[in-house]
Amino acid sequence: MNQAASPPLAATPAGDLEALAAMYRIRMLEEKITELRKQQIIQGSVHLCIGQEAIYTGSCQALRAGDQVFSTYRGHGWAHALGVPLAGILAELMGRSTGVCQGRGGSAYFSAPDWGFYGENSIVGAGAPIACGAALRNKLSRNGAVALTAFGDGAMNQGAIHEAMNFAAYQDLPVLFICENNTYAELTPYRETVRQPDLYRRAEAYGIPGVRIDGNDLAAVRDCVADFAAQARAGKGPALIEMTTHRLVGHYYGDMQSYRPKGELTAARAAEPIGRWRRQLLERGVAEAELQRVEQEARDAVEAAATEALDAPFTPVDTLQEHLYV
Ligand SMILES: Cc1ncc(C[n+]2csc(CCOP(=O)(O)OP(=O)(O)O)c2C)c(N)n1
Ligand SMILES: [Mg+2]
Repeated sequence: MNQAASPPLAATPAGDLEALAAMYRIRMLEEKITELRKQQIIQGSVHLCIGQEAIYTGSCQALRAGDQVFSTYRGHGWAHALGVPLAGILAELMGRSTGVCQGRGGSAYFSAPDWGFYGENSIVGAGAPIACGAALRNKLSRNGAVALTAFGDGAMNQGAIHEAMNFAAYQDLPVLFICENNTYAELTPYRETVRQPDLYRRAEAYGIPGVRIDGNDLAAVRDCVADFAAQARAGKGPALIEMTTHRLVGHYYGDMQSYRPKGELTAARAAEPIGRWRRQLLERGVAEAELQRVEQEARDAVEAAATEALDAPFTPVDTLQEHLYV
């Protein structure tokens, strides 16, 4: 691709506005999922990413078509930031035949490889070795693609993450390790489970770059992922990027959050990424009316997607055994 002749969308003013739109859509998608879960139209376990939207949007604006993303169970935001349609995600969570996996994956296990979304994974840390496999293929086939694997602060203490980082390091694999540090592993503050809380410094042990950035800062996320993705494409190997953020809701739907200290959520809400990016765009001269239009369009898109998903038929029970290895 000739980047000089055709700058990536992310680097244009239109890309900046689309970043706001995408973050709004992810936020409103999660709010819609909450509503549908409350009504039991969506059933089972649901993990929401409200408050962490800049990580997905900024990272995906820095990626290219052909790159691969591997997330955790908290993956709806990653999927939509890659372009997976809202209706396909909502239908998936409702068990409908128009879901991206015809409802077989549900909230925590769906994938959409046509958009580069190689899937959620509910085994903490398990996405990282799989991403290394994709990155090894990228390296051997010289396809120029980068694999990105996202996991939490808690996952940093899983053996699979360490094996993956070491393997990627000595093989110079084009893979980015993104630690979404939202300060909690389920109900436990991660700082209570480690002696050294600077998670990014673990990269040093593998001889790869490690940085910590503000994961609620859209531009910082986008620039950082773009830099390390370029290095990975150039054969310089992996990097660990610790992105600090807060989830503004429970670990899962129904989590009472009694473990949170008083005032924590108020402070976290003040630092949330959407209002922050909106204020930056306003300061840069984008009209308030334009920002309101973007917000309204996001709301309309989520409503239309929910209607479409609700109108779709359930996946027939007699197809349940399709796609199984026997
Ligand atoms: C191997 C494994 N151990 C334990 C669990 C149970 N579990 C589910 S989520 C979670 C916490 C993970 O926290 P973190 O990595 O910080 O991700 P976050 O949920 O904050 O995004 C745990 C321990 C699991 N799913 N897999
Ligand atoms: Mg966490």
